[in-house]
Amino acid sequence: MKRRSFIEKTAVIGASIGFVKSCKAENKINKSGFIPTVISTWDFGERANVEAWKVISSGGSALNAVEQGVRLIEADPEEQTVGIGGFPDKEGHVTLDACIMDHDSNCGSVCFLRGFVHPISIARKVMEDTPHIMLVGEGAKKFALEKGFEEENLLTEKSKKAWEKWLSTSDYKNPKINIENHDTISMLAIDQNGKMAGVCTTSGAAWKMHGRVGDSPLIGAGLFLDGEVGGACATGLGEAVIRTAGSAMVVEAMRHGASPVEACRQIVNRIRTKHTDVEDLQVGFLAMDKLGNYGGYSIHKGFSYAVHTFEGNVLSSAESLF
Ligand code: SD4
Repeated sequence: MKRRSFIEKTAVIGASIGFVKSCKAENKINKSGFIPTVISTWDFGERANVEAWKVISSGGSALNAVEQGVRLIEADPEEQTVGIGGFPDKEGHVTLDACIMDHDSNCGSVCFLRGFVHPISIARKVMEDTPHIMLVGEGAKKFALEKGFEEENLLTEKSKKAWEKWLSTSDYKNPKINIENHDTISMLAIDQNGKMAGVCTTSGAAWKMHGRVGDSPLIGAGLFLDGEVGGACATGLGEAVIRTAGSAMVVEAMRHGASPVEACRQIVNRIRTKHTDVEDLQVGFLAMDKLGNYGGYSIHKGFSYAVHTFEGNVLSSAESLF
């Protein structure tokens, strides 16, 4: 893409989501036309982006950046939807899902993992140190221990109390997902060499059935990335994302010429048509192409995301169907 049309396109996308991403820092745009960028889901993405940007701005890889970025949220016991302190399943167990994907579509994933604060780093080890992509439950735990990760109790008093309160009715409904109870952290990045990477990490739906795995660790559902095109990631009700192979479809839409925001909109629309009642259904996608054009789209309003470039770190609201 020519630089001028890139700037125009970025400005249009920026304006449509509530701000205009300035492109004044000409020297920061690589000769090849891409803009180093980190983008991540929800308000906590802003904090995660700062960590990731430390890596990108010092010349580090997108892969290291996304891992470091989301580790901050995984380690925060106050965040009750990711890592330590995550809401448990209906039996009181915190079980975590995460995956990671690099520029060349190498990937690693852990599902239904108990007792480790940083599933994202274990997923990376699966990618780098095994011939496999996905490890689950006890097998994932055994692998993590072999790799030197330490077991910890992830159920904090705060989340235990919330679970005990829920137990008094044990009424399971799909969670209403919004800024107040923001969810999975998914992150995409382009480094200064134009290489991309993505991650997704979550404790999944609160009070889920024991053994339930959502979209977040599933390559193609919660995350997909092909450095030839770009990446996409999801948040929201995992079952709805899995049914449409959501993130893979967003990337394919970009491959066929859709802008990132248009690609997200297409798949959100597809999800809508598969459900008779979307009043309480929230799904949001973020997408970024290999140049650093980005966008987000959700079913309901309230899906926030954060974008970090050399210009700064900006929190924004995604467009939505409703
Ligand atoms: C999941 N997408 O497990 C993840 C997290 C989430 O409501 O958004 N839960 O479905």
